[in-house]
Amino acid sequence: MKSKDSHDIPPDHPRYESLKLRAKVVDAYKAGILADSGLIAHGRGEAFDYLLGEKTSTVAKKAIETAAATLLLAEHPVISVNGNTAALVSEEIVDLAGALDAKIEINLFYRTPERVRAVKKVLRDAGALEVLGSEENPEHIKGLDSPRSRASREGVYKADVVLVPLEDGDRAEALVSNGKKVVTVDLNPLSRTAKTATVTIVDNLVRVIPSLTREVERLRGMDKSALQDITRNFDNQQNLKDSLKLMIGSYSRK
Ligand code: PTJ
Repeated sequence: MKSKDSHDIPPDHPRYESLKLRAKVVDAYKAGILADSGLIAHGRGEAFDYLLGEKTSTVAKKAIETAAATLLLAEHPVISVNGNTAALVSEEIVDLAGALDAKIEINLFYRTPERVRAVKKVLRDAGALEVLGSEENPEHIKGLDSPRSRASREGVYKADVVLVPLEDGDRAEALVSNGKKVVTVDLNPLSRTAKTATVTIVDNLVRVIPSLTREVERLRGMDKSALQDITRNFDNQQNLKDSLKLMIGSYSRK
């Protein structure tokens, strides 16, 4: 049975947008794209998003600007895609990769050949011409157990900046200790990933990826030193504290 989708959730339902996303992840789980734990991760994200008022804060906007500058300064930017990302924003990821001339690479925490195939198909159907991450003999990122350590030679292995939405803390940590800059999107400002990444955007992936593409387009004409100024003036730990403050203050906000 197909779960409720945008056709049978009444558009005037107060939780319409949220229910539409739920239907999307449930369908993606049934199609073998999303891991069962991906549903739990989504639910956790929903709770944090509720505290943010389900909108992009000015604090997150600052992180998005910095993420765009960091990705524009990269020589080999790579976007790492897991099940939740493929389920929610595959077309938007393809647009962002196009704007940055970045590679797209699949990396799954709960990796099976079937899920890799399913995620690859979603990305191909969304317009990706090249999808890395299913090579027979990949390189490996030091400090991680297989299969999360997998890194495509032309992708994450070579990358200087990796966008890793909804990542597990271990991998973000290993990528950073292998000398890479990590940009992440995580609604939980207290997660290990959030604390470890170079730039953490505390906001919902579905709002972030289109905004990030727009920001990349806006900053594209800037010279290198102006982009470097943006990254230098950003303090990730402070940005996380500010996001947490917003969440804690949510009860007294209108
Ligand atoms: O597809 P796989 O096999 O790679 O598995 C992916 C999951 C997400 C299951 C795996 O990486 C995992 O277990 O992640 P965690 O440790 O549960 O972390 C997920 C984080 O993403 C949590 O901190 C959530 O709050 C956050 N999150 C969930 N949905 C969103 C989100 N952040 C931004 N946007 C969302 N839509």
